[in-house]
Amino acid sequence: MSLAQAAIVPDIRPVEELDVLVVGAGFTGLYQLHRLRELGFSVRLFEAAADLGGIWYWNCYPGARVDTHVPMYEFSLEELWRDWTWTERFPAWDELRRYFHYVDKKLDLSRDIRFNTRVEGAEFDLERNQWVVRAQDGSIVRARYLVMCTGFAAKPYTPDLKGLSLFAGAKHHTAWWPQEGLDMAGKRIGVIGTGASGVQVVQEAAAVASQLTVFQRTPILALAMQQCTLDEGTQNEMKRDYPARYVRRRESFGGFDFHASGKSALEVSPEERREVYEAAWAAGGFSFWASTFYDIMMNLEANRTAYDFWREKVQARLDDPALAEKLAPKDPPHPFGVKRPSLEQNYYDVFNQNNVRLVDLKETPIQEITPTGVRTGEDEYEFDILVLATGFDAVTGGLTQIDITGTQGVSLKEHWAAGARTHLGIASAGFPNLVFLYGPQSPSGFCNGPTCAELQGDWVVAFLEQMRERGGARFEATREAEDAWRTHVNEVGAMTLFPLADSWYMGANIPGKPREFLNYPGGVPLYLRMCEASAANDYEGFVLSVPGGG
Ligand code: NA7
Repeated sequence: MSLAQAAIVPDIRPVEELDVLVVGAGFTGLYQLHRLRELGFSVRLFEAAADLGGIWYWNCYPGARVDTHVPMYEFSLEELWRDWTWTERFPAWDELRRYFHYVDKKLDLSRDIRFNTRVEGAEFDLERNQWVVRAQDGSIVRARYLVMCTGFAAKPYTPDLKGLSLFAGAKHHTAWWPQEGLDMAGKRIGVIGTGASGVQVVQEAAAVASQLTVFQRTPILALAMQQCTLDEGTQNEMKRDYPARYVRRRESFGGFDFHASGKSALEVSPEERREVYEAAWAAGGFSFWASTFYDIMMNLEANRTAYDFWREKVQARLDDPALAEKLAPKDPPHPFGVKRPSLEQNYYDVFNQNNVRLVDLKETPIQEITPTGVRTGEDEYEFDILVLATGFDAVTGGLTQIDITGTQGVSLKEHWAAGARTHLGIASAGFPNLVFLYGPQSPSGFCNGPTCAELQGDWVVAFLEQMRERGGARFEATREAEDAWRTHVNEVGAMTLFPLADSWYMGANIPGKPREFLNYPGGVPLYLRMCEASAANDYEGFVLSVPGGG
């Protein structure tokens, strides 16, 4: 019996019927719940975790913090920012959780959220034009529209390392960190992975561990965060500009309040170039990545100027030249910025400490995990705690791990087996009345959570409102629209340097995953224009039909 049939057969439990089921209580899902509920839709939100926060619920390892600055990393609704004060420019996970609770209280969201409710499967009921959604606890709901807001990092990735299950000490992926915390003081700690999560956990562990060993496969090109504390007075001053800064997100490639100049890095004098780089470095955060010259991400020669500047900054902080060469090599491991750079505060400095060592996995790969530690080709290392900072099956993984079956009996996982297929990065053919936000072929990982939640989210809300006005219409992306969007994504992407790195942006961090642009590479402004053009053309790329009306 199919899931849809099972739900039709009289059950002991009444099946709740909704206009919209939202999945995921991070920025994106909460925004959908708030806006749709305001518009009078009957909405519920299902969340696998025990609390709000999405990524900030799961990523509670020491040092976990956001790499987008305040006030870009919060909702732009004045009723929310007016009374909220951050303590840091780049807030940590626990402050972000407090923010989510504040938002919850202000908008009264939790009354429509079911926590500890992991969605396991969904099947489209063609007769009633509804999604029949099954949660892990066996409960079933029916919803006219299914809005997936599972984020870009809902499926952690653990490499298949020989012997991993045998390790007898504490072993944690950064995204499955114990909610009650873990005392690292005086412990021998091994960290595998040097992406954003690895950098953050290394900074904290180095301060307290008796011995910290960092296993690096590819050096991260980390940028100066330039963290600072914020007080209420400063922030009240800053708030005068908030409305204007939020408007600027629409004109910024990454949805920030800044963007690159129209100049090439190669057309200016070395002195001017250096001035621009120094200013961006001092500004901190992603400024050095996204606010210098327009061709950094498109031209190798221009890119190299940014890499060389970055290397000089990093090398100056390291005492040991051999170590400096491993962390910031003369020849770039890949062009600058085509892997997510990550922000650091004292990442490079900790390698000058006696209790911190680096193992270069390119020279000595891991052979196996033993009950007591890690064995490489050359050495054996013993640990009390092993941290797997090994990333995520990003962007698509969170969606394809749910058994979503469309009208042709094909799952979303099967539909995307050879690569993501979407229209506008929002919907797929064969999956009517289903939208996903912050998902594949949308700005997603090239943007930031709150910005996308609102800018893409507003489009989706308007779309669903339209469908309701048309009598609860059914919508479905066409295959032609999927083909066209994929072609567009690839054409724009081919103009960039992103394909030159094995990054999660390209799906290349997961063995066997198709190598492709998982994020929309044309930037937020162009993306919004494409979405608006579809809407203006009666939602071009979608087939709309009214139940009973054909
Ligand atoms: P990332 O950025 O995907 O980093 C994962 C790290 O783990 C990276 O350094 C990988 O090396 C390393 N890795 C993965 N598999 C292995 C194996 N088998 N052996 C050794 N090292 C391995 O994940 P994060 O959680 O740090 O960050 C994800 C995003 O979250 C980040 O970009 C921000 O947007 C926030 P590699 O580079 O592949 O050689």
